Amino acid sequence: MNEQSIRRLREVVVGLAVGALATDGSYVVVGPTSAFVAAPVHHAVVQYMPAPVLAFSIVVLGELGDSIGFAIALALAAVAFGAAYWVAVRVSAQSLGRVVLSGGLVWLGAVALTGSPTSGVGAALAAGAGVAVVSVSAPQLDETVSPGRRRTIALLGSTVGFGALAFLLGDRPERAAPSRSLSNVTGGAAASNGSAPAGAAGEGSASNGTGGGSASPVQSKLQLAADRSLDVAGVDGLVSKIGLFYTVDIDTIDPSVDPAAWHLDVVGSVSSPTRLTFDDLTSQEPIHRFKTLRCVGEHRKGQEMDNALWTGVPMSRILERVDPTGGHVVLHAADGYAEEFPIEALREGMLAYGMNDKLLPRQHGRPVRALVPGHWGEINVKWLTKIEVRDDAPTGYWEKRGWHGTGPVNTVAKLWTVNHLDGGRVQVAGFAYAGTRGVQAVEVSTDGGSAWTRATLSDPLPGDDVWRQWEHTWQPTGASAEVVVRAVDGTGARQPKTEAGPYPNGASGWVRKTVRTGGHT
Ligand SMILES: Nc1nc2c(c(=O)[nH]1)N[C@H]1C(S)=C(S)[C@@H](COP(=O)(O)O)O[C@H]1N2
Ligand SMILES: [Mo]
Repeated sequence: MNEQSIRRLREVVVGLAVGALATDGSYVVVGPTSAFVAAPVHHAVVQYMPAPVLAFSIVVLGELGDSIGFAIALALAAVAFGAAYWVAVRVSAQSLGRVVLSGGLVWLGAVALTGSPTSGVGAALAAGAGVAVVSVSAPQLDETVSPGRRRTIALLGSTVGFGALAFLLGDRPERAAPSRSLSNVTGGAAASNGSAPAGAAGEGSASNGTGGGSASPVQSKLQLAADRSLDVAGVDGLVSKIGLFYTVDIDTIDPSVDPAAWHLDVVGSVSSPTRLTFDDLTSQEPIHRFKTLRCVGEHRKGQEMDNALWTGVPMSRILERVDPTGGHVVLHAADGYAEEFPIEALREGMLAYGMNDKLLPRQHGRPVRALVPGHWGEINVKWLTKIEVRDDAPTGYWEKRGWHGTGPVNTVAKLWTVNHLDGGRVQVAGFAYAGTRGVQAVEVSTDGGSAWTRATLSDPLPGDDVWRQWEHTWQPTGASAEVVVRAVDGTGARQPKTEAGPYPNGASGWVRKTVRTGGHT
């Protein structure tokens, strides 16, 4: 390589390092929020990804696909901010000029991307510092080869180091918005007993730790779920813990919406449009419902299916108030997500601001999400901002990308647990879900599907869209067993055997697993 191309190459490398520093700097200041410069870039990457590529990423790559998408966004951000350096070295021969110009351009770019001047300051300071490292001691990068190379290496080293530091600094615990008890936030209304006036009760609620008095309705329902859970080692039970409950999002970085600033517009083809605040919802008489969610993109053997106790307000109350005239709804969210479905489905739904006796956590849609019985997870829109009633049926976010997630869920029995018990007995267990049809039975075969027996089922929880737990224990004879499970829904229909991948209608077929049964004591 001649000197010219070495200089070019170094310029590219330095620019990318400066771009990476800018990205890290933004993260240090704003953390994993939508003000982080990579967040809108990632959003755009997913937005413009061709539907087949996106489907491949979800179905085949799964979480890895998510990570690759985010890595692409980080790389694009580094290139975009690196361009600030490339411009600066062409415009100014002075080190100070380069520092100021790169910093200024980075600031503008970051503010344009995120709308956050703070994020811009973090990005600009980090980028400016990086440019200073390479140019302050010697204004001419190409002055001699070796000092330039040393400075480049120093910059690359600092970039990697700062990247690691930024990761730690940006992800500060207070940003995670820890789960808060419902009763603390809503002044007791949400967790209180139904007969007490809103706002005045809650002192006796077990959920705010004062003890005494009878348990809150939330607590007693959670207790019921604990009582009805089968005794299976290593399983969460009928209510999935927050933190273990799956999440699926179009963006890697979730919106952080301030409940105090939040409002919900209910508009469109309605007689009287309305706007609701968080207070409007939490001061109403709450309802507490069990509801299971399952993602349409989930594999037959996947784990994107969970159940929680949700607290909120029935959707029918809201709809009565606005008096809809259209037959469809579009639910809009703070992350730009929107899903359309028939308004009939929404009538049975609820607006949820609580989950398992906690304020709805950020990853599940804080402050308010929609829950709609029987349909796939995707129409349970999180970070809800607007309910738009329509006469026509526009295409939703996932439907534009080829999925059919607004229909009723498929029936499924999951095999998630294998336990080796005393005396060589083997226990298999899992959950079965069939939306609003309910689960009538789960059938298990331990010989690959010739002979079938009925599994033990957990007593149903109250609610019309809730999974059931199943368990089967047997004394095996061979060294391994081919276990197959299938569910029968509340209408008597058996889960179909024909296997299909998740795209586009949701996975189907029976779950099979070869279980090692010999050699255990
Ligand atoms: N605003 C918004 N709502 C959303 C999504 C999203 O990306 N953005 N993902 C949907 C999908 S695909 C599923 S399966 C469920 C998952 O809900 P959870 O993350 O609380 O489990 O949320 C749905 N609601
Ligand atoms: Mo989903």
